[in-house]
Amino acid sequence: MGKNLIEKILEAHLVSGQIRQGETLAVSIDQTLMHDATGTMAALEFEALSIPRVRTKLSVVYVDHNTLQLGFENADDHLYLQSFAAKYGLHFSRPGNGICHQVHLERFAVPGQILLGADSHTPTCGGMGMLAVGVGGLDVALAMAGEPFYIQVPKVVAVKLIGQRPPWVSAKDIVLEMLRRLTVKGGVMKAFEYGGPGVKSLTVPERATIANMGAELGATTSIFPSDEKTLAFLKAQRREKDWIPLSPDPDATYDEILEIDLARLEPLIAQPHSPDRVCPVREVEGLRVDQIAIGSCTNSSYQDLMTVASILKGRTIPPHVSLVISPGSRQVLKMLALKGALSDLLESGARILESTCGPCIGMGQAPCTNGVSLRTFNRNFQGRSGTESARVYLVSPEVAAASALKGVISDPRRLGRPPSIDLPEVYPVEDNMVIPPLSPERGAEIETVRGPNIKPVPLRKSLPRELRGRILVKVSDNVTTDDIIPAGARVLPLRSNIPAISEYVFERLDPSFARRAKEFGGGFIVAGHNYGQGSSREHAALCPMFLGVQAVIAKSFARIHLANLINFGILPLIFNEEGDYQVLEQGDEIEIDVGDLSDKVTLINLTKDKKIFLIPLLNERERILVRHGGALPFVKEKRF
Ligand code: MIC
Ligand code: SF4
Repeated sequence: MGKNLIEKILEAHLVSGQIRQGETLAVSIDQTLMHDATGTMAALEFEALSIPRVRTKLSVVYVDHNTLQLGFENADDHLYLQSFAAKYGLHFSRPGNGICHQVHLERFAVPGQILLGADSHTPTCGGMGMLAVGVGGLDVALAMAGEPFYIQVPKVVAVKLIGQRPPWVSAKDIVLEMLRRLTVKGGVMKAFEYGGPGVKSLTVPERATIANMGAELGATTSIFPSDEKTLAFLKAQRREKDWIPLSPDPDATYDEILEIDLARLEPLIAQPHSPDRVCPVREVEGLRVDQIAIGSCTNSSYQDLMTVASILKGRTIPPHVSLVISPGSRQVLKMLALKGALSDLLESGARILESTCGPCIGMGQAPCTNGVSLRTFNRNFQGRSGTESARVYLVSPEVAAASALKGVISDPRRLGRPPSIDLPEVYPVEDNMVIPPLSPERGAEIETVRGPNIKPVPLRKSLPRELRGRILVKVSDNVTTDDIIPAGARVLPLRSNIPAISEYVFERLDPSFARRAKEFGGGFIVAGHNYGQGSSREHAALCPMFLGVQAVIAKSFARIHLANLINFGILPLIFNEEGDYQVLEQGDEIEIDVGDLSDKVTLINLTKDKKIFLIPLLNERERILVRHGGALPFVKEKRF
């Protein structure tokens, strides 16, 4: 029987298990990436394994998130990561070199390989035909240690792109259409494999935009074939030797098929405060905007920013608009400069930021009170911008540029003919801001440098048979990891210090959570559907674990967060009967007999004198992990 792309790559990396939907496989990992927001924990976890050097083909650590450096903490983290990379054999992408996913696509992604990244947007490299999966830091640490990665085989959905894209419809609109149709939970435990004649019309950076925002659908990954467009991109990056052709077999089968007629698309926009609140731009046209932010790992390629520059050329943005642009990489920025497009942007009034995540993660550029901010980014969760009252909309670079000119949300189709951007035959390749690994001998002599804010990873003790305590909080559907542990300029510098950052757990939804958790000596979290959607930050599990959370009882979980809970020894439980969500209230005293975790467990609500059943979301291996307090203590002792 013919194989699809996902099956082909999984098969080539299979360590154990059977490639059948829903089964858990062990696969070998070729490459890993992490960054300064997830990387310090991943690095500390790797160090705890006492392994002299990474065992992957390639591992990279990027400094791209925490670059504001309001105090010593971020700079200390950068130094630690640089010394870590030198000691253990990783590439180190220096601050300012670019956003991890953009740089990885340009310089390291290889079709047919598997990339594991400590960031939810790792699937960006699926635009290059790579099987790229976002995970928590500990999974990356384990992969760097040479452990296989355990992946639940997702449902593979063929997304057939047909028809011709009309002018002004961009790759972003294709993925916004996916979100409009499927919502933020529509991709959970699924992988999207793009195909059909429409694929040929998409460049690698455009494919990367689509693969990138598969994360917002909750998908395990998104992938494109590797074809002549992939070869052209790799050639232009002087990496043609990394190219292999890769496509599904003609008789490949899929679990689902979805078709998007590109000819029927129009410019789209995601409204506050969720990436799936999508409607046509024309429906919200005319709304006055205060800020336009262009950049992020979704839309900061040379092609994106040249498009913006061409639209803005020779015009000035209105006085009430703040336009900020963060190029995805130094390579992109340099090309804009060489082409004269940087001056077009500057002359239009744009403020040029570093090649980092910046405003996307609330690292500066928080909008004004009640501000309307139009962003080419991927997430518009409430408060993520740094301003609770701001209304953030997600759009394509074309819509952003058209709206920047008018000062109101604008459909770019009013601008007449769209600019036509030629991609360069050769990019100005220069890797002098990526420090390559040292030899093992020289690496062994290096000492890692830990500043005073870098604290050891806390560990959990083994799981008792009976859990008892209070429900510390009850939350509804689609709670994000940003809700569980916020990012932003204030909190991100504490990522290396779990005791300090734990004070911020649920800060937005329930500011007294941390205090109560400490007062009651831990307890439980009750949640609705898709709990923990969004970012991969393992702090959303690690910090509740530090505060004594023993189990999370939810209607359903997002994939990465579920894995993170298990990795840190927090028991993930779902309701046997969804309606039982009503039986549990914040403050209730409950008791759970977890038994051997292989079957339903009983919860007794002591406050209400009610009994319900819950299902542990664990396979056999995960049961062992949770019982031992998580993956780190377990793998350290090499028990399996
Ligand atoms: C994000 O976009 O939320 C982040 C910051 O890149 C995260 C990683 C993190 O929180 O450290 C992600 O997407 O995984
Ligand atoms: Fe950075 Fe934003 Fe991309 Fe996360 S989503 S990696 S914060 S640019």
